[in-house]
Amino acid sequence: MNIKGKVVLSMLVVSTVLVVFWEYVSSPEGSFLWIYHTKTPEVGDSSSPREWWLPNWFNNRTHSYREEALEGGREKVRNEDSSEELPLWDWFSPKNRPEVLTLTPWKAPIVWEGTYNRARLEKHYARQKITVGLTVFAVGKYIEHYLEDFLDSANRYFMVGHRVIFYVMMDDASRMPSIHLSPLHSLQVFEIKSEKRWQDISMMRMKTIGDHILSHIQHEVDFLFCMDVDQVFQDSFGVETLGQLVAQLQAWWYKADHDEFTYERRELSAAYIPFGQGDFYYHAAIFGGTPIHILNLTRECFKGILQDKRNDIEAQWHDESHLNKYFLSNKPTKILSPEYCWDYHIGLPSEIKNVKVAWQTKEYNLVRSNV
Ligand code: UD2
Repeated sequence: MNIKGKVVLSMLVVSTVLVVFWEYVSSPEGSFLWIYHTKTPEVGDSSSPREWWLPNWFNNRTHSYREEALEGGREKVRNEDSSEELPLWDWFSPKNRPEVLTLTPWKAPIVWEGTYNRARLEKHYARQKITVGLTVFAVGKYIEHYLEDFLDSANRYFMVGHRVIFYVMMDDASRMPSIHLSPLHSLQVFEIKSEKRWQDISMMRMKTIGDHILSHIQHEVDFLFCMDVDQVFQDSFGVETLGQLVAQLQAWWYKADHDEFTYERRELSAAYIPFGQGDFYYHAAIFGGTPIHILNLTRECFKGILQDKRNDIEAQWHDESHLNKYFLSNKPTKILSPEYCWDYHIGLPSEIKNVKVAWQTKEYNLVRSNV
């Protein structure tokens, strides 16, 4: 090799070393970029409930999206910081609703009609170009009875003006009603196994939601809501509802005394809450947050459900009892007033100014296979 060749070769070697070194120091964990291109982790076999939870994923509560990206090799990292919240007092005016409770003891907002400045929030979230997911389950007769109304109304009122992905979980995808979606909305349908008892259908949602967050939802959305199908949207369910961990006040219990709440009171159950404890009675028909928070929530609730199965006990209100237990030690960062999930059978008290979602009439004898 002549002198010129040697010079070119050594320049190549030096520049390669420099590039590799730069990649190493500039990646947050000091890892090489190629790790991002490894295979996406697979979700565990869902056939055995006990083996489902992947211990490596769940042992560490602070498992970050960056770590997942390193393990999973994604190109786009949906970091918690990517969905930064506007400071509370920039959008929240509790003074407008002095007759109701608008702040929790841990200073989380309770969102009532009139307390939020939606225009400001819209501006904030439009800049972030957020995508919001919504999971809904329709198994057995719930498909024909409720799904079309739910999706049609969600298409009209849920996060209008933002990208939305509806995740529809059903036991028979061929019975999916035809829904006309707005341009920013899309829909993904997944077939799931039915369970013999409606109680198990309801509880297994925790496992299925966790599975789907891990395998794809975490890459697709900034926020995720999970809702019952037997309800309809009646007015805007907008960006004022977004937060890291969002809980819904149950319409029948928001004025009740703590000790009246229908928490699980048997010590043997993982959902047990003793008298004298608890903040609010939360409704399992609507909960939401960032994917990482919902992943943790579903994981913990399903762990409790499995523990109860092993101990041959079933919590009084099934997944809802476990959800209430979860929120006792993991305080919601935002709470939605009962206006966001109202039952007209209660009537319409003066503090319910604007119903966003209304319960459908419960027709258990028509829709449930076991009662
Ligand atoms: C309450 C809670 C619900 C859950 C349940 C557990 C309300 C409005 N909701 O609901 O969140 O905690 O209690 O006891 O109070 N599903 C099917 N097919 C079935 C059964 C259930 O698709 O055969 C799905 C469907 O999305 C339904 C959800 O599971 O909306 C909850 O079941 P439910 O609405 O029958 O239970 P419900 O009304 O007692």
